[in-house]
Amino acid sequence: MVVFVVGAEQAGKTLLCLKLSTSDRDEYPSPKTTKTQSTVGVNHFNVDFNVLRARHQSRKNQSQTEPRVVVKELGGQLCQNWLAYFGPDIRDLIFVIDVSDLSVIARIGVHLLECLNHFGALKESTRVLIVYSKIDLVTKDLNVHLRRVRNILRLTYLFAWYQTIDFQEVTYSAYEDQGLPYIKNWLRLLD
Ligand SMILES: Nc1nc2c(ncn2[C@@H]2O[C@H](COP(=O)(O)OP(=O)(O)O)[C@@H](O)[C@H]2O)c(=O)[nH]1
Ligand SMILES: [Mg+2]
Repeated sequence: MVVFVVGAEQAGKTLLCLKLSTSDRDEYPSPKTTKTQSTVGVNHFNVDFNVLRARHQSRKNQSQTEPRVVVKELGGQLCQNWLAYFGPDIRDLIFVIDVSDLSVIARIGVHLLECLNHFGALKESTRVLIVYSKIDLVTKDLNVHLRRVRNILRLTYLFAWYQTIDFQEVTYSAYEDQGLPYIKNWLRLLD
């Protein structure tokens, strides 16, 4: 199974993907310890939920297999071309938005719309997870700030318009790994 991760440059995609593909919580990369390189082209990450499960469950239960997921990060520089990378079987998308930078949000909105048009036009139902990243950098009231972000992107309207898309939203910070369990769980539910 393949899921794409897109978003503007510097939104936090690579670090998130590194966390998703690391099975041991103690080894999760952090902005303090891991220096990411700007992604040129496409990055591939393997997420194997069996490894994690094997650590925590008895042998008896290990026969149950969990999905292996390939997460593909499309570099922000490719945003004009993201749609060309989504194959006909792609049904799931993670869209990462750095909510600490409102100037970028307005620009990335156009590309979000392109992605939603693509997924919304598919016959089967699709899933889009909006990740509001870098919430640790938001100094104002987070709820008020997120309302502003959602307004800029017209998300309430878009969620209602694209009825075949199952939208989920999560706030995330690479510090403290807030939101990470939710994102992992969302990935697990790929079919
Ligand atoms: N404060 C903060 N910085 C982050 C967070 N996630 C990533 N970063 C930093 O943002 C920069 C860009 O991250 P990266 O994952 O390479 O973004 P990408 O270009 O979208 O792949 C790096 O310096 C990261 O350490 C976060 O949640 N909070
Ligand atoms: Mg990157």
